[in-house]
Amino acid sequence: MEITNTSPLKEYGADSIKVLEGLEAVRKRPGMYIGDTSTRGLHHLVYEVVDNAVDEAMAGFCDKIQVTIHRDESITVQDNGRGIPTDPHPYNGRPTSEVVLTILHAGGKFGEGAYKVSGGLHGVGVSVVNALSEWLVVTIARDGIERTQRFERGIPVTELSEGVQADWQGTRIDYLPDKEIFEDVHHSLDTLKSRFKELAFLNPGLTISVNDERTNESREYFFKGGIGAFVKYIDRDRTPLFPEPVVISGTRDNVSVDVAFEYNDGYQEHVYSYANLIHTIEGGTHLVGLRSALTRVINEAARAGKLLRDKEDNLTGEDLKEGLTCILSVKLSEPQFEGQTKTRLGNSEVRGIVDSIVYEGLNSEFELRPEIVRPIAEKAIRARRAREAAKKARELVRKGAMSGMSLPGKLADCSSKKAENTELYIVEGDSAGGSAKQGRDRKFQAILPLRGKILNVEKAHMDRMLANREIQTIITALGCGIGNEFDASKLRYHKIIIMTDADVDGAHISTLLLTFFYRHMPELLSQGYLYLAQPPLYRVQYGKNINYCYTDKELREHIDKAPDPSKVSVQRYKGLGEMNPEQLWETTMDPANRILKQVELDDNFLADEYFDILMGEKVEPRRDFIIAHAHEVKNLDV
Ligand code: 28F
Repeated sequence: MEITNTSPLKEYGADSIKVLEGLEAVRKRPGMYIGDTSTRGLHHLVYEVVDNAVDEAMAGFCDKIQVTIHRDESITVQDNGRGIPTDPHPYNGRPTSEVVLTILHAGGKFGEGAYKVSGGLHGVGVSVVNALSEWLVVTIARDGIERTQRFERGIPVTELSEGVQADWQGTRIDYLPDKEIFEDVHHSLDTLKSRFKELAFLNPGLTISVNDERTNESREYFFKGGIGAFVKYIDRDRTPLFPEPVVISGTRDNVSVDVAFEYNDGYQEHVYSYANLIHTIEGGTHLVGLRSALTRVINEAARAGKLLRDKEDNLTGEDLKEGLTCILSVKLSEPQFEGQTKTRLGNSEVRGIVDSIVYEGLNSEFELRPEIVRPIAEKAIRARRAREAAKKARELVRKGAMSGMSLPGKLADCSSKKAENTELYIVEGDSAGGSAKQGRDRKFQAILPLRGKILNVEKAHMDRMLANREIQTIITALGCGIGNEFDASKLRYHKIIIMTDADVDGAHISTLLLTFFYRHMPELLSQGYLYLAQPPLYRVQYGKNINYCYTDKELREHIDKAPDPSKVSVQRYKGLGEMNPEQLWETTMDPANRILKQVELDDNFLADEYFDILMGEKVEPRRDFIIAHAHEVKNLDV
């Protein structure tokens, strides 16, 4: 078939004006389409392109996706699918591939019956990537013929080429993110790797490889075992209570449900839910359905097996959380995403569907493997006891907080009572605490010195944790309660600043504190109340000129700048205690000079990776990580 192309963007017909208007809208308000123009938005472009290839894989036509990061930060994504169709599109008679790449939301439906499943968080389509790229080249190999077209800032600058013979099949997209749009075009391999790994787990049989030409590092992700393997991976450093995860799959009313879970001997819950491959951090109806089925089946089985006596209450969803590692993935044609970050699934019909599929699937699993009922039930019964003990401990803490002598003696409080303006420095050790007390501005800065190490909350039951003195002190000083009783409006300070030595021990203490806040007061992180202080590493003096350096690089620059480098005297701070109160104020506490790192809560999955390595049961990977990343832990993007 011969395709006769007109050149719409030279002739400015009605359709092409629409195209230009669409592109203009995207470039004017990129945030509306990709969230923001920070690194997050930059990676969103990659996900958008990869998601289209994943859709092709889920439709059953592709099993390989290759991503390349080039030295100039341009990106190549290539799949071995059918190739985007190139025949004239009914919309305007232009090649379908051009329509997909220039019209907003054109990539939507994948034909009758099938549905576009992944589609990225905003489901915006690849035309948005095109609009936000300095250039983009699409190459399509279909039916043995390869054709290509180039775009600049979304506008076609060539026609779709005449075909040449192809020895491959699929779609390839090359693009360079536009520096006029993005603050920083540096791609993070780690961020991309973690998403690709996730996608590979969620799509068993699909290979996703990534090659970073900037460093020559490459990775390949392929998991035959799907989400069962995902669960094992998450628990790789923990001990499961039974050998193989429970895996349940089913489809009802065009909603497909896949669940894999196991229990381990730890105390934390690791549940990750997905809707159309999007991580639903805020949960939703699918998760509610899962928990309700899980609770019902386990109670029934526990009673049938006389593990739970008649007069005992049913186990609750809360009791069943301890040591649970679970992946839930649902796919449906019209997902509704709700919540603050649009990561909560809202479709009400999904609740009952997941409930019934899991109820039936788990019942038959328990028939096949009756031996796994006992460890699960016993674990939950123990969890219930610990929870009851924790409740008592919490009440004690709360009573303490309400009685006259409420604030801990070690706390040097500030005089202002306006939480919006006040800061709490949590300081490692009494001597640094002393300097901080003397150096601070007592109007708005409170100091809480901690002695020794706080308990590793990853390894302790809630009740033991609440019995820990240092933890009690922190809870009382903050005034906001903990867990279900957490109340941000009672928080006594809106900046909580962790200040530790810039060494491995300091990194460990700040990680323990971060873990505690992340697990038990996650709102502190999501609302941006938590910070890490950045004490300087060096004091550099040349004559009367004194400078503080926060990195080795800065130090070198300062020494090189001095007219006579041999006359520069350098003091290396080994700990906060070595600074006198004035120095501590000047370098680390004075809002005019200090550097604070805000701790962000980005993605639970990534965060868990950090915490698991740092806090998990196995010592070796943790030690290696802390030493290798000691300088980075301060900048930990949790
Ligand atoms: C490098 C990123 O984007 N791969 C894609 C396909 C395959 C089809 C398709 C894509 C048709 C009507 C839009 C092929 N044959 N990789 C990719 N592979 N898009 S994107 O169709 C697009 C839709 O409107 C495809 C038959 N049906 C679909």
